[in-house]
Amino acid sequence: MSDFIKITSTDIPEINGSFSSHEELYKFSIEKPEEFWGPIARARLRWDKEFTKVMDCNMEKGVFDWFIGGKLNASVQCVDRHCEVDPDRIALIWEQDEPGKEQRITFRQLKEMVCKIANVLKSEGVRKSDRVVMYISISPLAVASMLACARIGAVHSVIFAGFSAEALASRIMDAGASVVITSDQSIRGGRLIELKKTVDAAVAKCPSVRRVLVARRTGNPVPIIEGRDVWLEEAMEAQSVECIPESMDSEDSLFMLYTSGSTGKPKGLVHSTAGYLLYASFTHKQVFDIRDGDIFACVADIGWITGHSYVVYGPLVNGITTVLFESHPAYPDHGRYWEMVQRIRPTQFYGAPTAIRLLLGHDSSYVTKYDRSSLRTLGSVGEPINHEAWQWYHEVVGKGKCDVVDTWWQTETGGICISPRPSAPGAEIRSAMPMRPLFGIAPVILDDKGNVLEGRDVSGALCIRKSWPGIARTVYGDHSRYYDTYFKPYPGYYFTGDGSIRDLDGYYHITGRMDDVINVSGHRLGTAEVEDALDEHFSVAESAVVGYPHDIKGEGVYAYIVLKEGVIQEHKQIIAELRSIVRTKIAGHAVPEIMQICPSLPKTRSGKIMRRILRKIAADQIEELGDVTTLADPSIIEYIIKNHRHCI
Ligand code: 6R9
Repeated sequence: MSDFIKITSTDIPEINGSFSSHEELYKFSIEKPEEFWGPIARARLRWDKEFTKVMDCNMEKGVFDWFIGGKLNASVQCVDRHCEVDPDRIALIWEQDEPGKEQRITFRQLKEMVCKIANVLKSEGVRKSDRVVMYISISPLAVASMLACARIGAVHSVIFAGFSAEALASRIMDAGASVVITSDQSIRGGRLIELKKTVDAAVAKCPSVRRVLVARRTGNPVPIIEGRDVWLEEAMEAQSVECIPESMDSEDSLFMLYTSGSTGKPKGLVHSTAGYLLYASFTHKQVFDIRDGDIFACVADIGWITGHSYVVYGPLVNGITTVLFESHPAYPDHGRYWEMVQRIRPTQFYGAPTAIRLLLGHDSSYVTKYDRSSLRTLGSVGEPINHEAWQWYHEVVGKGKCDVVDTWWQTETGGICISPRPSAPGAEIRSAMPMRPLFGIAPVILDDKGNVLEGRDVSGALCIRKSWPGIARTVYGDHSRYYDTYFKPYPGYYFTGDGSIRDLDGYYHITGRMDDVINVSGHRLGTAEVEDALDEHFSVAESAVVGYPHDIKGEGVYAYIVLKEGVIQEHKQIIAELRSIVRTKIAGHAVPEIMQICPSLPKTRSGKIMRRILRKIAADQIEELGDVTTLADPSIIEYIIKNHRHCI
């Protein structure tokens, strides 16, 4: 890195030694990971039993052990420790969908909720390492339920409450869960979402589920199945406010979370207890310059990794107040975020580029009429942020006074890996790039032959060369899939799936996914998942799905559809049915915006679909199609281009 960042003594006080620059301390974290992470882990987590060895990791095999021999409980880090010091400090501020409505929960109240739910789970026979599925939107009860699982050593698996019943069922079955936690309904932007009904449809296909715990959100009547469904709040009433935490091994699983990849079904990535908690809380503190008394507003849902690491675990381990945002950035109008900022006075705001792009198209008075002077740092996550959105965030929202941090990371990495602020306020920040690796993160860029590209001004596949505490440990039930996806493509390295540029100044830019994953409003979608759903229609012979640039969503879904011979059904009708199939099989956000029916797809002579060409056509870059001579039937391209503008 070209610039010199002064390390202050308060930066990482656990590290002994004199480091005169950021670069020196960074080098130390890479070269001496045991000396770097050991003291930080000892100081920042409360151990029932201290670990005897910092790490034992093998990048060739994809096997990682951190803080070996240590024992601890995640919920103790998040609530008990802070309760002892300051029980009346606010842990959660629930910003409810109804404008102006919020609920504050202290650390003492949170601890009581966690213990009561933990006791409910125990009384339902949930034991250490059992999986509990949660299909619920963000609320104090949802956060308490996650921590309740952690308290008894159960593994929570939160499924984003926008997924369909079928998607939920396949995840419940994959995890073999016997208990599901949900709510009667959820509400977002004034719209009711039928969570319980969706759970009913899903659980009908899942014989492993014995119990459905239902929290009340709207209080509207929902069907209750005798003998299976129990109201969560009523079950909690009978329980004690104490629950002895289960002492877990460092490497015991804390949670699993499904994410899409380029092939097959979504994978349940499994995160560890000690390494994950340390990494989530460490990066939270470093990147956002967290100080005592801060109020952190990350507007992600708990159904995604950002919600896990930076709504729940990071802020709570660090003992600060975290905001649970249940609403929508444009509800009741485009000033929602900033009205909330004026009322709650958070010190940091962490959101997604897609929301920023949605807001910047509207009058800036939606922002400027509210007082945003509490904010110090503005973060961005989930997809590349474009310069226009970055500038608007910086100038209009932050009045040029806040640090804007573009943070790159993944479900798999557990926490932020590349961000302009690994530490020490004061370093230069450039527009729309994550810039610098965090401590302990050693990014490398490889070419397509697997050679490491040294030096500056290079671009290629983004990999990470050394293990870090927050890396996901496996894919639930399928370690070989974990190895094949992340460690086989570039032996000895973790492969992120993203492309990256290291620029002339040594800063990292992310160029986007290199695999068949589309990022729609920050939601990861495998093209294969969408194709599988489309192919289920009886009239569809085959399909190819690609992403195309979309002003607000970042990427939109474009589907090319080939119908079976002799289909006489009207195309409009087929398209309507296809939309409904994707909605039912996956989720609303996976439904293609554009569908084009074509007589066939461009394929190589060996039968491979030329997605590169389909992507270019979808993006309107017809002059950049490149070499099409290897195609089995080049005339199909002309046909697709001609009809590209007339699709539905
Ligand atoms: C945290 C999260 C991960 C994928 C990742 C990349 C994209 C995330 C980004 C970014 C450019 C950023 N991504 N942050 N791309 N700049 N700052 O989003 O996890 O849902 O697993 O998605 O998102 O493509 O590989 P996840």
